[in-house]
Amino acid sequence: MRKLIHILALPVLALFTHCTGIDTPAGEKHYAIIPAPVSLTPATGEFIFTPMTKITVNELTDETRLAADFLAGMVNRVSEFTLKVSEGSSTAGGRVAMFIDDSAGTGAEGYQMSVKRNKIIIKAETAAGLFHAVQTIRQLLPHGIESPAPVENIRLAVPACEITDNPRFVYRGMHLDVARHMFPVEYIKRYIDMLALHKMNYFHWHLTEDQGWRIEIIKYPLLTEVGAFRKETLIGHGGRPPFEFDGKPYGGYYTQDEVRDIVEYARQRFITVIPEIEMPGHSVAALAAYPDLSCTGGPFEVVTRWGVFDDVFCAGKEETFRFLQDVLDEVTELFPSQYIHIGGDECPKTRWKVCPDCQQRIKDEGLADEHELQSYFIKRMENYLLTKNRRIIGWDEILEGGLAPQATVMSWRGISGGIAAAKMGHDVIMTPGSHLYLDHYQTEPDGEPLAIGGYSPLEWVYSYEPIPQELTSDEQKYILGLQGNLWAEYLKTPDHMEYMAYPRMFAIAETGWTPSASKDFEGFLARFLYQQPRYDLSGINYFKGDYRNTRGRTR
Ligand code: TNX
Repeated sequence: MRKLIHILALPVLALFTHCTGIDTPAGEKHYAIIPAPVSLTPATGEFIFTPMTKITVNELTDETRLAADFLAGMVNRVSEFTLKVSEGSSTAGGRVAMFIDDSAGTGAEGYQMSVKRNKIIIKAETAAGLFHAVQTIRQLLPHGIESPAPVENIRLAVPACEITDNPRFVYRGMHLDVARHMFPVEYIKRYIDMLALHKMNYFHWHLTEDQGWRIEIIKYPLLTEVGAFRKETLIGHGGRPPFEFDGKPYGGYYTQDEVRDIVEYARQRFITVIPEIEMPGHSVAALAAYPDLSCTGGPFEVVTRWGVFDDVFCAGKEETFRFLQDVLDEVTELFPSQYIHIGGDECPKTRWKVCPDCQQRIKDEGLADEHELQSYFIKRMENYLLTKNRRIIGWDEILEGGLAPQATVMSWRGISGGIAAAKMGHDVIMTPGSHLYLDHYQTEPDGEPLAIGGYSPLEWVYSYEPIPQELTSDEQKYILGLQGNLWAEYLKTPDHMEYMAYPRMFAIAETGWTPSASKDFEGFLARFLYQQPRYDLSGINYFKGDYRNTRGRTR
């Protein structure tokens, strides 16, 4: 027996949003869509799903079916209807009619939607566009649509309107570090579902670190047997000694079956999962398993505190490259993503400076110094991945010593790396620590669980503008978009991870999608507050405090 959940009538909310229309008293219309659509014109009446509603697509393919099935699935789940998807081009009443239309003018991910009393018509050039339209319908339906089980007497009404919508940026991403602390598959899927609900399209999965290697690699079993476990973890903030540890072993990893499951879950939501395998730095967990890949030969232990560590992959030994290529062979089998992230950040040159193999390599390759050696390392890995038709992303340190020819740069140490890369004609994803690091506090620290530091309230995150003024209009086109990063040194539980992620993730989603001229924090906040019962029903934990920049942060 499936359990019936009763949703209490919501208190009347009379909020007025600035950019997407209006929230009038409950029971009437609301258009609290995040991210705000490019254009929305309210109309009178509403479309109501019934057991007779048809859901059709003019071209039913594996991809368009994903969009249509998502709609049928969520309606059926809460209503106990049994709506089915079929192929068809009729625009008669009583249906949600979806059309793939090459001339819709909606772009690669946009859609047009007309909601009338008797039908909903959606047009898009791609299945992704149809899927985004379905997410809009989801947000226009009552909050109860998020319920995991049938809701008694749910009235599945969509307020009438005309929408034209498409994203500002092609890259709208969120990162998650599962290496410092890891989170169960169920939570990763919920994270992906929150990305989908807010029309984001990339999930950057940070899988390897000094403190843990979290992805099963069949050829090198010690990576997970040894590298996935540390003997204990630092207590408190890891600024400087003396360090105190909890004495409790910690670890785990995602099996290749779990990875495939997550990649498929994301694919069904039009989200690409980009794996990150860190090199040459942040690699002590791998070196603990295979110490021969280091400069000194070890031995090493998986690291138990936070920071940047001197032991890194040896850039002199051929063995290192063979190993990393083998790892990437398995990684590229698991992840169809065009982009593979190979890290490249925070790699101290201490060991390389005194390592005979590294010094020999510098001589043989005619390199000027250890920075050029790092560049050699990254370029060599780029070349390998290019033979597999994949492209690399690296953190902005990959600019040092010469940028790999086709690399995309993630600008995290502010925006200067992004500016430099764009000026060199390289694609850039903006992820500046100043605004988009969600491991920072979101209100006054005394009221919050321990975090790394900083102060990035929702209003501040929302205020971020990804296009630097320093770029000419030609150079601006290299800014592919933006990404929020969620580092997990201090995120010991899934609950805390979600508390840091939401609702700041939603602000980043809006910056990535909505035209900057339509952005407005008060409107966004009103829409978020209206939608809170939806988030409550979806089961996520999220920050519920002061969302404003009360400290008046300006830079
Ligand atoms: C810097 S951002 C790092 C991470 C840390 C993070 C903490 C980047 C490329 N490296 O290793 O977790 O700061 O905010």
